[in-house]
Amino acid sequence: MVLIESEKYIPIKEVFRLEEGSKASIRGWVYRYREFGDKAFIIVRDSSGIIQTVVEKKSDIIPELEKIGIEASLTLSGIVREDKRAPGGKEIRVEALKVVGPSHKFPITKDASPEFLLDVRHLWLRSRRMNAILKIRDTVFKAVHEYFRSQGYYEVHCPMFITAAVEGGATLFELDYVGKKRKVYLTQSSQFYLEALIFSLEKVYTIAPSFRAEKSRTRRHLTEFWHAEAEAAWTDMNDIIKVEEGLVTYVVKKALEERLEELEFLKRNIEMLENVKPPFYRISYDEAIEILKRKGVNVKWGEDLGADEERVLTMQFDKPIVLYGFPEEVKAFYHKNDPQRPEVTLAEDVLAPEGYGEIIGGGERISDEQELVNKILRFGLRPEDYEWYLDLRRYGSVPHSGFGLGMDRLVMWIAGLPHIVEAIPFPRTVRRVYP
Ligand code: NSS
Repeated sequence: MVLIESEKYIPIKEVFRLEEGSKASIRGWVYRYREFGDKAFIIVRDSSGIIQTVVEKKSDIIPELEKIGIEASLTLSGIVREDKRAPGGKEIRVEALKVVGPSHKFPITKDASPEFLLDVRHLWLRSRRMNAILKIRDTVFKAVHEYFRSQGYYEVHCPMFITAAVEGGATLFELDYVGKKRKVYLTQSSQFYLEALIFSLEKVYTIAPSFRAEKSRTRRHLTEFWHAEAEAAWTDMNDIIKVEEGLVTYVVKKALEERLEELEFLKRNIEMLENVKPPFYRISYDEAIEILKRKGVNVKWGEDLGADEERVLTMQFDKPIVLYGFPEEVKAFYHKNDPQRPEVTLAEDVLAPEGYGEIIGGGERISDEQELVNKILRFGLRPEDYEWYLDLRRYGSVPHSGFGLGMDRLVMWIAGLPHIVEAIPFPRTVRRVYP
């Protein structure tokens, strides 16, 4: 093995700041390789970027070149030269080169199908496309933490093993839990635990995986997704909508500030992101049904809106929409019904524009014990399964609201990706748990 003399090597991105004639040492992986006459052109990549390097095929370097294939790892040093034909306008004329890990017949070629790229996702993560997406994802996660903390929310952590459904039984993963004494499931949402925590901390948030046995194969469903959830005491639906707008706006602003290069590399329409400023459009469910009917969509009041309806709706607007006032039947049992109009709930979704659709689901919760018991029964559920949750209404209940934001959907929309599987390094879907 070569010595890992970290102080000697600089990130590739920094080479472009050096002057003509400077000496530079880099380390990375072979992105492209081609021989031309007595020269070899190696495009090298590292986490920061790519650069062209030129090697004279002299006798001492030839044995090293023989170990090189796409994705071989290497270290090299040489002189920086300006060259208009090289990507980024600079290249390195190599003086010394050492292959660290040889690579031959890298399985990913130009004509690889999307399905194959998922089979070799462990290798495809090295692509410039995934590198750009992962950097955007990093910024998105960081920004969500920053926003909540700036607003006085405490970060908390909730269990993944749970005993009662939050979002309905159809998408529960049941587990073979130790001893099998009782039914145990993977969590669909941390919401109920966050509701318990507000009685201590008032404003809480978490970013954690949620699991849903989604049978439908769509562009926006994973079976394991990252969920940013918040809950706040003493708030109603309108208060929590403001938090959602503030959060989405802040994250988009950060992505534009820190990741413009990556967004441009992905050919994202930047203007659409620059539009994201509060207030978002507020559209009632009733209005949405009218808009959809006018657009020729066959929907009736009382039906849930799926991806297709959301696509039609969000194509009409140039920034996110807050859709509120859903009929009782289409939203989970914990949502408070509107006292002025009991057939609808104080539930709301935030829909991303450009056809992306729902990224947030939230609203005001039922804070009265009897009202909650009645609704559990109306939904055909068993109050005894929600004992501890009902306790929260027995000891100093307060009005409160909260929401859940699908982080992978947020990344998908901000990066402008056609499918959610591109937004997460190792996607889990109904059909895929490998690699
Ligand atoms: O089902 S949600 O609409 N709402 C909840 O789970 C609430 N209990 C959250 C809360 O109030 N604390 O899901 C919230 C968001 C939804 O808007 C999507 O963006 C995302 O979670 N979500 C998903 N993303 C990817 N894949 C799947 N299957 C998925 N399901 C929901």
